[in-house]
Amino acid sequence: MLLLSASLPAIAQPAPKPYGPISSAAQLKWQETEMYCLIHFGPDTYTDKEWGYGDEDPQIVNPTQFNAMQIVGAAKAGGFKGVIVVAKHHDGFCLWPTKTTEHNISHSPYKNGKGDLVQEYREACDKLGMKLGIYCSPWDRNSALYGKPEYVTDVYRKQLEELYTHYGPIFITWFDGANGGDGYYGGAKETRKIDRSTYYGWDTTWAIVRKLQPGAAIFGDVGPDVRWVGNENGTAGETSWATYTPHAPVEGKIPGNGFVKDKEGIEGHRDGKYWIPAECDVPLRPGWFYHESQDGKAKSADELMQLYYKSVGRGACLDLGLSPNKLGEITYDDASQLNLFGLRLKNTFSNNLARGANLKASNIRGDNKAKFGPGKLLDKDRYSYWATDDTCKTPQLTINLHKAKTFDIIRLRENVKLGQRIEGIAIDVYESGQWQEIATATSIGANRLIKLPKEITASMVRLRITRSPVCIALSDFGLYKEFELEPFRTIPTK
Ligand code: FUL
Repeated sequence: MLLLSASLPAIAQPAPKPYGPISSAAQLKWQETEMYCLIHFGPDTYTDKEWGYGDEDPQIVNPTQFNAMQIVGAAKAGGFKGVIVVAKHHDGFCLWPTKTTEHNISHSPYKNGKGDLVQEYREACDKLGMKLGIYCSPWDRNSALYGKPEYVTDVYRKQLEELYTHYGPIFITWFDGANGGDGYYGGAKETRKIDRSTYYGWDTTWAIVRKLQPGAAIFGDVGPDVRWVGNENGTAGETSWATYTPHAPVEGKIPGNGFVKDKEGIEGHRDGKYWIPAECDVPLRPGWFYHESQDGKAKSADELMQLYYKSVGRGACLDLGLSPNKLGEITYDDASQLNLFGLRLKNTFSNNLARGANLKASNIRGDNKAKFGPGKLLDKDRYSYWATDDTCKTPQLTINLHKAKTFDIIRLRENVKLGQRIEGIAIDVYESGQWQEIATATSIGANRLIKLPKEITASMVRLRITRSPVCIALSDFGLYKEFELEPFRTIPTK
């Protein structure tokens, strides 16, 4: 017996205890999605506005070539794994035949009033293996009831119930805090102010999601599952914690969407009470809705790549706005940029140059190489991990690539099932007989990409964990070379 236990000390070593708040199953699924698109289409597409007043005639909405397969397909070609449909924007026009208001697609000429755009997106997502999310604007500039409690109980929450009942499964429900005050409001044409802290009764509203779509993550300025990053540039902070405590701008009040110290969303809080990682939203074109004057102004594949490093590469998800035009399609130029971006991303990350390397860790938890060894860094499992003993918080790892390799991207991931642990790392390469530091980073979390200012060629690389309050649980180490498109592969813009 003694002999047996002496030869198997490692088996007894339990996994590290989680550190701080941890994610729910819905949050993990959301995190793995990494990139999705937010599709704005409605009366604004025809009026050249970003925020419709609410008095738009449903007759103007007539996307004669509407093609959900083309729209969702363009997102898919860009490497995105889902789409969030703006089922209702601030103008109150519903893209599905709702029972809650007359202001909906059934009063448009589209398919002679028999159309249902949300359903068409649902079907396209199913055919293309893409996830579907829903944004139904809380602010409604068409509803006569807006501002009264009945709007929330009899209109808004009923709309959410319809959407979650008929178009699931939904991977994310999106709530924003925009409210400009003035609107049509059933003809009253006035300014209506609501108490952003209490009006929507967020706890009760979120409970509808939990009941009808338990697998969905809830996005909002205050989470509760995914937080707004506090800007619409598509970038998270260089340091970005998945943990966060929303604070109201007014001391003593309950924070709500549109009523939060939103700049705190950029970095989150190291000592945050909740696990609420960030989503970075940004439109592909200058505006969220289609405007002819913005044709040809889509972000280039190169710009999208930079956004990817600063969002997904900082542990957030990227939510890119797409704007179908009046015909109901993504323009050729927009689709081309998405396509090029998708190609670039796929080719960049398909080849981890560290694969096959010899990994030497300064410490392995309980000496149990099979369970906690650094080999786990090179499998494709985000949740298998290299762990150290509880007492070892700043281990090192030497990566022998066997021969010189050229890279300009370093990828690190923690097993976030055990919380966000690491606070600082450094990377060195062995050059001219000594180790030279080439990069440092702070937060790691679900994903950290370090884009080096120039290519590095080396055969020996070293990772140093420089700061961590507890032992580490690192799941991934990758070295990549950004893929550059050959000029002949570039699709000409129109
Ligand atoms: C904001 C809205 O006010 C914008 O119009 C857009 O929909 C953006 C994605 O969210 O809150």
